[in-house]
Amino acid sequence: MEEKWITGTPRLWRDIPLIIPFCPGCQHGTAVKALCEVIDELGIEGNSVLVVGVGCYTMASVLVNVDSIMVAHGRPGDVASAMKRILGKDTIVITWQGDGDALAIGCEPTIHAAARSEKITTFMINNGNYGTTGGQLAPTTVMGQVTTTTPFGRNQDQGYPIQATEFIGSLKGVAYSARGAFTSPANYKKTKKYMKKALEKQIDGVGYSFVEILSTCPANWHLSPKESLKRIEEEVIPEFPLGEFKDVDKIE
Ligand SMILES: Cc1ncc(C[n+]2csc(CCOP(=O)(O)OP(=O)(O)O)c2C)c(N)n1
Ligand code: SF4
Ligand SMILES: [Mg+2]
Repeated sequence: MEEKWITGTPRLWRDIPLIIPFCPGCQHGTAVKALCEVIDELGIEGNSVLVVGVGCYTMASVLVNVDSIMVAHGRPGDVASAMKRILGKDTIVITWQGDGDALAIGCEPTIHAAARSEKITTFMINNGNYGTTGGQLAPTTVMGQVTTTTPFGRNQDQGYPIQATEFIGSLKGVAYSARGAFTSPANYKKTKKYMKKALEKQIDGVGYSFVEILSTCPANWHLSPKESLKRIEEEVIPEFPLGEFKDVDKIE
């Protein structure tokens, strides 16, 4: 029988020690792995630029072996828009952001890049809080969730979570929007498919594309890695359903 690798370190993963490593069970590393694989499978490593915001995921800027730039917290949408317009259609511009980065301080850059139909792709990691700064409420914190700024659980006084994928998908300038998770091998495969499709929309020059990825934060959720995956299935997915929300080949 022919032997085939089904897992392992992706070719584009730079094997270097991290200044700020991910906590055990954090899926930022899983997301980076998926990104490396998708860029590799599309053969776009030589003409891709990663525009990375500020958060625990910032380490993606050194881990993925493509050109990258780390920008001010919340500004990837603006910087990526400018880079795409300057570098032209053959450069694949990808933003790599957290839910705090893309939807709180960076809400305006994200939504307006989508509305302008910038030919860029945003991957947003939703872990339901500001992981880096100690687990404060984010625009994605679900109702009842305990964070350091909602010690009794999020209630109506703190408002409601933002379903970015559905909202962004409703904008005319958007070619593709989808939400995935890495709670099982099947979901990993599906999420990779979404990531690939989003990049293909950019390669084909259709319009803005957006993929939200549900991710664990065991450190701030005070759960084990296994419990964190269960929490995504039981508490996060009901609020943030998985799937494709927009997929068009032409914006008209
Ligand atoms: C302009 C600015 N404001 C605030 C901060 C502090 N800060 C650093 S990371 C962060 C939140 C990160 O949250 P998120 O984007 O969800 O990433 P995560 O760490 O959860 O992956 C904040 C508020 C900053 N670095 N710069
Ligand atoms: S604080 Fe949370 S998001 Fe940040 S590395 Fe640790 S588990 Fe991951
Ligand atoms: Mg976050």
